[in-house]
Amino acid sequence: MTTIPSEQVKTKEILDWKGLHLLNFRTSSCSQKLRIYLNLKKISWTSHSVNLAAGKNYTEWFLGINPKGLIPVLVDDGHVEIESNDILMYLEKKYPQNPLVDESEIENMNNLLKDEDDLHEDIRNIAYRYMFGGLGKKSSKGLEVFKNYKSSNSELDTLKMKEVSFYETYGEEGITNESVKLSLVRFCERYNKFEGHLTNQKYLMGDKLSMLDLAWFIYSYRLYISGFPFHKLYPHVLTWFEDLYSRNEFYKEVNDPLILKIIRQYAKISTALSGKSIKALMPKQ
Ligand SMILES: N[C@@H](CCC(=O)N[C@@H](CS)C(=O)NCC(=O)O)C(=O)O
Repeated sequence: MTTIPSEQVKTKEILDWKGLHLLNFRTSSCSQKLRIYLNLKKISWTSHSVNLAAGKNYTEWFLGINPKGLIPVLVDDGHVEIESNDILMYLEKKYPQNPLVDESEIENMNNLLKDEDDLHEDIRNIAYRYMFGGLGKKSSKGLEVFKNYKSSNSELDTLKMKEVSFYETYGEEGITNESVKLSLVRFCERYNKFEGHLTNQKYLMGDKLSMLDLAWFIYSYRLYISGFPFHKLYPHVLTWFEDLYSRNEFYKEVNDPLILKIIRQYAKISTALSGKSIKALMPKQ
């Protein structure tokens, strides 16, 4: 996990913001995870939209906050956090009422959330192919600005190269079948485990809702609308997912704008016709 000390933030004005602020975007999965958390905890906060589709995360203003060019970012009275799972843990400490992680489970939760974060590129592979239908490529000018930006933190400048490389490859080759297949293998490994847990408990960590449910709800939503065969392979996971999806705190954050729903229908039909649907690329069980 990476952090940025306030003195390295170049966009100084945000350090004067009062109260809790979240830089986020409607369709960003990590932003959705945090907004669900804030809904459940009934915490009031101020939203700042960073339009990823318009490349606003590559502006000097935003890179001066998070040189990795990623949202969400939390700003709390001058304290800045740039990783969604760190933000969850930070908020949980600050707002301990109705806990979503038990004291005794903090270390375990950190490890489980790290595992979830490690699959971020995998959920991106799924989303870019099946939800956005190959759209969302970065302009070469935007990528150049991002690549050449120098922050006050060389570790973050190095880490951002992973983002640059993902978007350069995506621009050249799109998402390949090989990448999708590998991502599906990783998801199946996790869901095989979850299916076992959910056979005799209501939530991923027992009978109480936890942060892990929020984190995996977001991934599961993306997989669900992309045609991942939960009903056939993971019926208990599907019941767990549908229960959360029916709750307004969850549903209202993932409900996509109409244009995305149309794009996804197009992606569904074209991938099915070309033998590239999720079902066609699933590992043999
Ligand atoms: N590990 C980071 C991942 C953040 C991330 O990848 N955010 C995506 C949105 S969900 C983003 O900002 N992407 C930039 C882009 O699409 O250009 C976290 O958990 O906060």
